[in-house]
Parts: sequence; C-alpha cells; structure tokens
Amino acid sequence: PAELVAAGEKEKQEVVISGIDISSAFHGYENGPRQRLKLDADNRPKVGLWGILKSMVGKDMTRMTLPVSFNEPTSLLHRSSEDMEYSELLEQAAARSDSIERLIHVAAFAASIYASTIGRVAKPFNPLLAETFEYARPDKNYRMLVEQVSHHPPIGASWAESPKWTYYGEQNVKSKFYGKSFDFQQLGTCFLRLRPDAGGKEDFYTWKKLNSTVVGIITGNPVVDSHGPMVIKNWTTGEEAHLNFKPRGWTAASAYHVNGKIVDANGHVRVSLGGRWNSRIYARFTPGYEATVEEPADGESERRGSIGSDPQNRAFLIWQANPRPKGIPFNLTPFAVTFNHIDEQLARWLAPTDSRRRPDQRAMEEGEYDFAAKEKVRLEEAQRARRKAREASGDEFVPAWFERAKCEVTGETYWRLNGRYWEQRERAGKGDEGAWE
Ligand code: CLR
Repeated sequence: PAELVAAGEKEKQEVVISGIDISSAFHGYENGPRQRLKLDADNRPKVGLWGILKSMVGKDMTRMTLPVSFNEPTSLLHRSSEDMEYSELLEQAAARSDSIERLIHVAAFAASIYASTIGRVAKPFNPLLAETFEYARPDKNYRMLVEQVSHHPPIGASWAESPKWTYYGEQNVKSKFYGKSFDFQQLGTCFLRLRPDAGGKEDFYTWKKLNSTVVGIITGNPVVDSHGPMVIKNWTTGEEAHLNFKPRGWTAASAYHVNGKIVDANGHVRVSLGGRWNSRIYARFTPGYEATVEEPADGESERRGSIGSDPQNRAFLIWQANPRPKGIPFNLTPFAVTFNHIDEQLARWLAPTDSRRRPDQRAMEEGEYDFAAKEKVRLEEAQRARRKAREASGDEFVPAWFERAKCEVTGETYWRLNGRYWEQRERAGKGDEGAWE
C-alpha cells in the first residue's frame, strides 16, 4: 500500500504519492469525541513534590514508585498522541503552493505541541509493553496508531496519517531527577511527509523535539519548561526553519518566548517568526533579514492569508492555542479529554490491547484513586510475569504493528507501520472473532 513506500525511495519521491484511503478507520467513531470527563474537578490530595522526591535524586521517572496522586489519567502513549491537537496546521500547510509558506505552518505545528504541557506537572501512566492506542477523527480526516514497542527503555512508536500527510516517529524520553530540576530528554526524531494540494513532489521534513525541564520543585511551584533550539528541515527543498525557545527566566515576562526564521536552500532569510508557545505564533515576510516579530496591535491580530503578498510585510497570525475551558479536571486539554472515551459503538472495533481498556487509567479519570493504584500494581505484576515467561522460553518480544526500517534520506532508523493494524481491525469489527489473535 501507498503508506508503506519506504522513506526516500528516491525515484518514487519524485512523484506525489496519492492520498491514502483511511475511511475504514472511522468505523466506531460515529458518536463523535466526548467533551467532558465524569468528574468536573479532580480532588487529588495536594502533595508537595519535594517531600517525596528528595530521596530519589539521580533516578529516572520510569523507575520511581510514586503515589497515584502524582499521576494524571493519561499515559505516555496519549502524551505523544497530543501532538495532533493542531493537525489543522498540516492541512493549511498542504493547501499552500509555496514551499516557504508550507514550512511556516509545519514549524508552527512543531511548536504547537508545547501548549498542552502548561499546568500539567503530573506523571502519565507507563504504557505496558504491546499496549496500543488508536485514535481517528472523521471530522479532521486522520487516523493514528501508537504502540509501546519497548519497555526498558520505554519507547512508543507512533504513526498518524491523512490523505495529505503522514506524521510518524517515536516517543523515547530519557528522564533524570537532579533535585533542583527534573529533566526529560527527547531521543526520537519526528518525520513528516506532506502531499501539497497543488501536486508536485512530496515534502519530507524532519526535526527533533525539545527537551523539557520541570523547575520549581523545591519551592512548591513546579512548572514544565521546554526550551532550546529546534531545526525543522525540508529535505525535498533544502529549506529550514530555525526556532529558539527561550528558557524560562526569573521573570514571568520572559516565559514562553519563541522566535526564529525560515531560510531558503542558500541560507538566505525569507521569513521571521515570533510569539509565545502558550498563546500565539506569528510570521512576517522579511526577505534577506531577520526581524523581531511582535504581537500586532489590536484588530490586526487576526490577519491571515498569504504572507508574501502583504505590501507592508506585517505580522500574520499562524497559530493560536485552544482555550482551556473550566470544568475539565487534571488540567487536561479539551483534546486530551477525547482520548480515553469508549462506548459500545467503539468497543466493538478496538484492539484488546487498546489503552481505553486499562482499568487503572479508567479508575483514575473517574476519581477512584485507591482502585486505580491497586489495578496499576496488578497490571504491572502481570507484565513482569509475562516478561519472565518470555525470558524462560528464550522468546524475544516483537511489536505487532511496527517494524524497524532505515530512512534512506536521513540514515536514521525508525519504526514503520507494518500495515496490518487497520486491516485486522476491520475484520474484527465485522465479526471475525479470531482477527486479533
Ligand atoms: C513534552 C512534549 C513532547 C512529549 C512529552 C514527553 C514526556 C512528557 C513531556 C512531553 C512533558 C512533561 C512530562 C513528560 C513526562 C513526565 C513529565 C509530562 C509531553 C511530567 C511533568 C513529570 C512530572 C513529575 C512527577 C514526579 C510528578 O512532545
């Protein structure tokens, strides 16, 4: 199938790969995404992080046993799926005929994922090995699959696709608690293939995610800060977006700042970018020079369109964060709230390994913390028993839906979707009882 065309089979890259038909994935999602959880507010006991963490300096997060009140009802599979919150940016990118304009939107997409981290200093659940999370949005026209492909180190492989784009990569985070700060280092690469509406070659972009730091643990006011440089490269055109996320300083004024530029294949600046990753990001056409991009004066902030066509080269709004409505517990975003939804309609189609079937995460989101803790222990013990049995029989764990592949363009290895998941799901949902075995 088209989605399996290996990255960088260079001849094939010359032609546009036709849109992938993803519509069968929408079976089960007819009732639409949910908007609320059962709870309106979480009543997790308020705990000082430092009191518990101070004995764990030097450890990584996956090896820490913490009370469930430190958790939120998501897992790391969910946290990587949250990348899709602003998938519209990819549609907008594909709609542009100019590759520099496409790159502006792709850069905004790469930056947009950090808005979801605000107010969420809580531990996501560790996915079980072979756990999956599928998610499809008929209204936004994409489907996604994430699978936990390794337990130590924990790695989740993910693959999201629409007729216009394919976004894939791995969630491979190395963490270490230093006392003053808790560091999260992203080891994976993000890959994006974009099929412009106008036809022509497919764009192939890669970038690395930012590292995150939790600061303010000792003072009792912990926040997640993601900072550093990010380079988004379009390998098809040679153009690059350079973003710089400023580390949170002492004053609130410097928090969330991001700026950057888009350079063409010759290294000449074409566009300047600026804004805040918690609210809005703007772009200005600046041929040959880099300029600061300020939030435009009132009334102009909604300007959208084709940035190169503005005679005054003013700033255009590229991205805006979604509001966080009241009445959602755990500070989740409205997008994350939709993830753990299950109803009879959807249950028929879901794999037995789907995250939505985990009783501990379900209990957590419903405020049953003691039950959540008990179930979490039970599931993790069962996982240890499975590992021992595997070791005893000399079997190696093989992921069900992803396989290792080498990217011919960047030379990196990555996890490629093997194409079986959505087919098997279709058979299972249509009544073939052995389909998931
Ligand atoms: C950042 C955006 C990336 C994916 C990603 C991976 C790991 C996440 C990180 C994001 C945000 C911060 C995070 C981290 C894992 C644990 C850490 C959620 C989403 C929290 C804040 C650690 C809490 C510490 C406990 C001991 C309370 O695309």
